[in-house]
Amino acid sequence: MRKVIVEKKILVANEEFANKNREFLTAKKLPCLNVISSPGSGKTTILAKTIEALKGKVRIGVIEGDIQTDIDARRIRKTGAPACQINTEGACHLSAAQVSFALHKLPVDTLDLIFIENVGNLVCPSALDLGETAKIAVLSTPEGDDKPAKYPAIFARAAVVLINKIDLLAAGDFNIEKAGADVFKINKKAKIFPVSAKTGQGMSAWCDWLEEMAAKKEIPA
Ligand SMILES: Nc1nc2c(ncn2[C@@H]2O[C@H](COP(=O)(O)OP(=O)(O)OP(=O)(O)O)[C@@H](O)[C@H]2O)c(=O)[nH]1
Ligand SMILES: [Mg+2]
Repeated sequence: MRKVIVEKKILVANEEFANKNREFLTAKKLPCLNVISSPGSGKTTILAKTIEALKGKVRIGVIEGDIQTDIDARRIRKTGAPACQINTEGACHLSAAQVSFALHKLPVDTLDLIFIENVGNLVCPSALDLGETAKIAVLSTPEGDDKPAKYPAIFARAAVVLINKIDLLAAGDFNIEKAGADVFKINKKAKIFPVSAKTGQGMSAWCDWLEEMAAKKEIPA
């Protein structure tokens, strides 16, 4: 019983920060995309390649969430984009309060779009509102095409599903049609982009979608 009350208080406090983040982002007209996946699916690689591809068109800043280290923030800064690293020190997801802190560290007035790279985990980050504009799910082909069926929460909430590492399709048994059909069963509006951050295959369609969103400041239908 006590545990339930404490969890409720934590969620209420998170919601307050999430609402403040939403108000802040709306006032600044800044879209903010919360990227969620298993560890190692390719989130940081996708973000670094996306920043490079959109240079001169969309100014991107990144909030990097990890349990420990600033490895990912350093990878992002190498592209020239600003990045704020948040270490959750063991927690399996970012909180809205941590995102609020990072939003005030980033040079938001010089940006068109913010990415949040959440802690690698398909489950916990999907439940928490950070005040983001939309959630982006990344599923990499070595993880298996059954993940949308087995971990539906994030795929149900994502505006976009990136199926990454399609350069490895021939080495495994991942079926893109099956994974896509399972996503559509729980989320008819999801946009699915099969990509390889490594080879660049499929990345232009994803980047075009982002450019359109950053220009209109809303999620394209
Ligand atoms: N073959 C292949 N490898 C990739 C691709 N994208 C990323 N990788 C590799 O996958 C590994 C993990 O990539 P990251 O970008 O660090 O993944 P991440 O999701 O940010 O990892 P965490 O932040 O630790 O959860 C690295 O060795 C990347 O080089 C891809 O499209 N194809
Ligand atoms: Mg990463």
